[in-house]
Amino acid sequence: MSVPRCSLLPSDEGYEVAFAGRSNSGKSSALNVLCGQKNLARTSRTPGRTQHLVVFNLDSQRRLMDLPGFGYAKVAKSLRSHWEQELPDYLETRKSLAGLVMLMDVRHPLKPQEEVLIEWCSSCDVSMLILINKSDKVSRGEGLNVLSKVNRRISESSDVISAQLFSATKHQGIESAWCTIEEWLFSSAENNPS
Ligand SMILES: Nc1nc2c(ncn2[C@@H]2O[C@H](COP(=O)(O)OP(=O)(O)OP(=O)(O)O)[C@@H](O)[C@H]2O)c(=O)[nH]1
Ligand SMILES: [Mg+2]
Repeated sequence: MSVPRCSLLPSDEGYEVAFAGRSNSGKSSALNVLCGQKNLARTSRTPGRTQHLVVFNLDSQRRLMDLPGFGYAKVAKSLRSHWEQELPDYLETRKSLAGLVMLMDVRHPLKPQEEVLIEWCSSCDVSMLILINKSDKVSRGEGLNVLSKVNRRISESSDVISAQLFSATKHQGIESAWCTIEEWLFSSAENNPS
């Protein structure tokens, strides 16, 4: 299902994990590799490709969601401002949001909008997993440096945020990322039967 705004999402029940991040950070690619499918979510070299909220149902109670990217200047201003207004609302009000996966390009970590998202998640107490993506583009040492910088940053804010290196292209970090997502989708159900 693909919808242009939050009010058209499936009813706010069950458990949802959303993929957020700057345009071109690899949200759709990560969703595809995590689901073991090539073309589930549409990816593109052109930033700003995902303009709708795209919902993938795992079962009747659980879903993954590909959110529009933020921070890309060439996306029509009307669309940007619309989504940038809706995102905080979505984070604050969506009861079924079990966790947020934020994709971050290893070469451009902790940009202002990413800082804002970290702050939102910690203030709304929403669990967040930061996937430091495209780690195939840098050396292992550089990747680990970025990871420790991000870990230092998040340790100041929240204990519900964690980070790991990831590469959608080289299939790096998939198992541990999926472990976290699975825990959000399934153990929250055990702790909190609906
Ligand atoms: N080298 C490398 N390229 C990647 C990786 N992940 C994604 N890409 C590339 O980055 C580009 C953008 O990927 P998408 O998955 O479409 O990014 P997105 O965040 O969904 O982008 P929007 O929907 O426009 O916000 C594509 O050309 C991908 O092939 C990665 O781990 N390594
Ligand atoms: Mg996308």
